[in-house]
Formats: sequence, structure tokens, C-alpha cells
Amino acid sequence: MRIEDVSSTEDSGTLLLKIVAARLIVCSPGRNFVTLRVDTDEGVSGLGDATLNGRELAVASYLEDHVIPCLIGRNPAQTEEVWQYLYRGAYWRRGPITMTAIAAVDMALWDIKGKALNTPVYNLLGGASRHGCLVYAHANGADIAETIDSVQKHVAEGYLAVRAQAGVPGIASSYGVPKGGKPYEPAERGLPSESLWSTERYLNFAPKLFEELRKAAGENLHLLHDVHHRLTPIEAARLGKSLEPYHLFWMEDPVPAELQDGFALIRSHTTVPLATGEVFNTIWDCKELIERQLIDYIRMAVVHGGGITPARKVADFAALYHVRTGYHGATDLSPVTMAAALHLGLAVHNFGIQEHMPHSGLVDEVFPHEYRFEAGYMHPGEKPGLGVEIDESRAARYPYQRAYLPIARKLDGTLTDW
Ligand code: EZ4
Ligand code: CO
Repeated sequence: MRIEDVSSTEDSGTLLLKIVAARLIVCSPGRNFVTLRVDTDEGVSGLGDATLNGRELAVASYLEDHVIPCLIGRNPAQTEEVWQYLYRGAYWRRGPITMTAIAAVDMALWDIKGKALNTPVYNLLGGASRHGCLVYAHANGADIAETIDSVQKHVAEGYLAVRAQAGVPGIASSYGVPKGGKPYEPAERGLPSESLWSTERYLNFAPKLFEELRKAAGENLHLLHDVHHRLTPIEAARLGKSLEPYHLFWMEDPVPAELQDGFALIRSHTTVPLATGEVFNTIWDCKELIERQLIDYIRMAVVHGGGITPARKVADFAALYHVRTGYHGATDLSPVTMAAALHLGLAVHNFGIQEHMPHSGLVDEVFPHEYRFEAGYMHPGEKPGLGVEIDESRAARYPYQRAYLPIARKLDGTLTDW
């Protein structure tokens, strides 16, 4: 198939490559995933991730009931036009449900475009700017000693950057710390579990954790930390200052980010690099943060930020302000999103780092993929399109199961940010 075949229209107005069908595959190989499959008249099909952790079926309905009927007959090469049609054309804009649904369509169309042109998607985004994407792993432990062990285990596997979280003394369950020896997984089946939080205990503990980690890991390992939206700006400023001697790669989500001005207060007190955006959906959530240079890394993921089309624009906008990418990449983002993030990350000049929380073997069997990890970096592979497939007969063995993210309460029972 030649370029003209996908981009031109015949005199009659008939599109040569046409979407003829689209459908959802909802599965739960250990955790829930919603995947959109778009088929064309030429037999080329594409995949998009539509997973929104704990609210999966809302996105499925948005796609099934409202978006899929509008896709039939469209030219999948027109990624910009289709994106605008779904964003502006809905009248009701933004929000996680809408933008995750649009992202799934956008990813699937880029996948089709790459396959039709016989080239990996990164070549359509500017080509490779680097030999691979630096990734960071998750190290967790119930206490400092366990966390040091976990960091060292990841270093032995080849990671050059590691996010460290540890149980806070006196708090029954802390964010990021796995229970019962199982790998950490954000969502759990059944109704939302409850965890406890004490800012005071955390702020006293975190500098000790990183002092010990830096001693054990040496100067060159990149250490990261996720505060998970739990502090006020002045508390975050204190934390940032106290962590400065251990030169973190970043401090993530120090405060809930609806109040973008809150970051100015943190910024005025500390040189710790700041990362935020995993819950953002559009540029409008982070325009001020970027253009006022209040953050250093933007984490808005391809899947929750409307797809590859807007993510590319946000990255280029961020580049003007010395802000680099650092996309969310937890296990609730499917292998399709991981591939999309790696194609984009390989191409954009201001790539910073990519989160890598490996999926279970079962998830990798359901979603066979080309991307690979080697010596601290990941590469999306050379297969045309995104390089991810779905094994539908395997997926069918694991039907959807309702699951939720936990909630958090302060020690006096007040509901707080998880
Ligand atoms: O809470 O993926 O940086 N990673 C994170 C994750 C998110 C979950 C939400 O679904 O903060 O643990
Ligand atoms: Co996070």
C-alpha cells in the first residue's frame, strides 16, 4: 500500500482506506483492560487502549454507544480530523471518560496508519531521536531495609532509575507498598479498600528513607519518589527542601494539581524537580504549570490525555519551557499505551523518562508486543504500527471483574486524597 492510497480520495469522494467496523474487547487477566479494535476495508486493523482504572465500563459505554457509530466509513489516515470531530464535535469537552475514549480511537488510527505505510509509528512522529527511552522501575518495601533491597534488585536487573516508596512507621498501609508479598497493584477487586494517612509521620520519615537509599545506592542511580497528591504546597516545600541533599530525579504529585498556582509556592522554596499530570486529560490542565515553568516533567499519559495526536502537541509546547515528558506507566495502562508512549518518547526531542511497572506474564500473553527492555532503556521495536496485538481467545478467558482504587483517611477518619 502506498502513501497516496491512504491519504487521497477518489473523485467520487469514496475513501480508499475506510473504517468498516470497530469493537471493544473488555478483559481482566489479573486486572481490567478495555481495548478498542478498529477494522478497515483493506484488512488492516488497529488497537487502542481505553482503560480508566476503576471506571472502565463508563469509557466502554462512551465508545460503544456514542463513538463507534460515528467511525464507520471514515478514513483512518485522518488522525487530526477524526480527533477534532470527536473532541469538538461532541460539544461536551474534556474529562477522563471522554478523553480516554478519544485516545483509544486515536491510538488505533495511528496503529493502522503505521501498518498501512509499513513503518513503526515513531517514524511518523519525527523518527528516532535516541537509541531508547530511559525508564524507571518501582521499588517498594514495608520499611527502609526492604526498600533498599528492592532498589538493589532493580539495579541488578539493569535499571538506571528507580522510584522508591516505603511503609511509613505507625501507618498500617502506605501508598505503593504491596500487601501479602504480591506485586503492588493499584486497583483491587471488590469495593474500595481503605488506607490511612498521616502527613506528620510521613514528613518526618521521608528524608531518613532517602538518606539511607542514597548511601546504599551511590551517587549515580536516579532516585524518584511519588507523594501521590497528599500534601499542601507548604508541606511539599518542606519535603522538597529536606530531600535536596539526596538529589532526586523528581518528586511526583506533591499536591493535588487543580490549583496550578500551588506549584509556584513549592517552586519558590525548593530546587527538587517536580513531576505531575497522571490524572490530567488535556493541555488545559497543565498550560499554566508549563508556561510558568512550575514543573519539570509532564506525566499526562497518552491514554488519559486524548491520544498520540494531542500528546505530541503538549510535548512540543512543553519543549518551549524546558519541560520534559515523564509519562505515567503503571500496570493499569495497557501494553497498547506503553507502546504508544515509547513510540512518542523515542521521537520527541524533550523526552525525559518513562515509568515502567512491568505487566504480569499473563497480561503479556494476552497482549503480545514488540517493545523490549534492555540495560535501563526500552524500545518500541520495528514492527509497523504500534507493535502490539491482542490474543482475543485468551482475553475471553478472563472476563471483566469490578475493581476500585483505594481511598485514604487521616488518622481522625477524614477522607483525604489517596
Ligand atoms: O496511582 O496507576 O505513578 N504511579 C501512580 C499509580 C497510580 C495508578 C492509578 O490508576 O501514581 O500508582
Ligand atoms: Co504517580
